[in-house]
Amino acid sequence: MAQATVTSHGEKMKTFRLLSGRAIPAVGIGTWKTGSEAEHAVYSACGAGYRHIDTAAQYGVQPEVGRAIKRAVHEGVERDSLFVTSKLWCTDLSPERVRPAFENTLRELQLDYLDLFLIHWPFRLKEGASRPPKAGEVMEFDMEGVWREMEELVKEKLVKDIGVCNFTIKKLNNLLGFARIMPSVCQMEMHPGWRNDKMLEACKNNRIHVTAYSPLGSQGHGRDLIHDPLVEKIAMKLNKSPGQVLVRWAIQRGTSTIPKSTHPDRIHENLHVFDWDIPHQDFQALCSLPDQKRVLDGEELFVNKTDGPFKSEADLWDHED
Ligand code: NDP
Ligand code: 1BO
Repeated sequence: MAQATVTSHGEKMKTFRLLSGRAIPAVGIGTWKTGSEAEHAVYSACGAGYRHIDTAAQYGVQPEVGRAIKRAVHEGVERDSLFVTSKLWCTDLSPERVRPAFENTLRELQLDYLDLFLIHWPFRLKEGASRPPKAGEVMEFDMEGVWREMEELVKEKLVKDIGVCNFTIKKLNNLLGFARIMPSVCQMEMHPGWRNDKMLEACKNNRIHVTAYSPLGSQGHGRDLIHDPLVEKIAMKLNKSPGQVLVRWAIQRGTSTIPKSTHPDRIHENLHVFDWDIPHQDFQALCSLPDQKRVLDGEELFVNKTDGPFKSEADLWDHED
């Protein structure tokens, strides 16, 4: 369900309602690979009107993100108006490591609560695991035990909502079988080059909100959707940029999305997607892009072709693609 709110800049910012009743702003700033520019990017984003920030312990930029938030709050942005997400990394995917990892995230971000805490990937890695992992470096994952600890954080009001990333329908059903607090959000790769329709449908059926990551195709190492002829053609027709068309496409599918940029002009551009829409026919054309393929298949991180436990990309995704 969507609703409209107004940011401090008078710009209309759509939000989506979570199962918990809280609102998640439709567009957030991504922080993966922002490196030394993270503080500037997040601070610029807050200035541009963003109120949703996506980060993770694994990105190594939480101290910079925390400083940016602190500066923005100091200059008048209310903490309560911000939606801050972080994620539990794979080496912390055991019940006894959830709380210390979470506390470290709060410390790095200089916050006293998080809005959303997600399981980053549903695979437990040994500390210092190689890429690709050696035998024994992908360990058994006690999903129920980890989720119970995350539920405790909600009960103690240290985090408002909890959720998952990079799940399959099989893993989601497993989680739903024992969850006492439902996952509010499932974050996954989604863009016209990887629609991930089946997971979107599964989440909708369970009223779990979806956040689309890598909405621009994760430029650089990913799929160059910014220069895709269809995206360019629609952008030209609508007098928008290709980036805006891709962000708008995600929102029109009912997902929030978290484009990453460290450039103030693009940060600004990616947020200006609320007072126009992609006409039905063009939207459908974007929903029909051929060569559907993930950019982030997880293979380098989690597949060991000889020793397993995951011997192929298909194993990671439970053979659902
Ligand atoms: P995106 O799809 O957001 O693409 C980012 C790239 O696009 C950067 O190279 C950026 O360059 C460029 N870019 C940004 N805006 C524009 C624009 N308007 N026009 C042209 N180019 C543009 O990729 P990400 O993979 O970073 O995904 C976004 C976020 O999603 C991540 O930062 C992270 O927060 C989250 N994520 C979560 C994952 C998970 O496992 N849960 C996995 C992957 C991502 P520049 O900075 O130079 O502008
Ligand atoms: C390996 C981390 C992917 C970005 O969330």
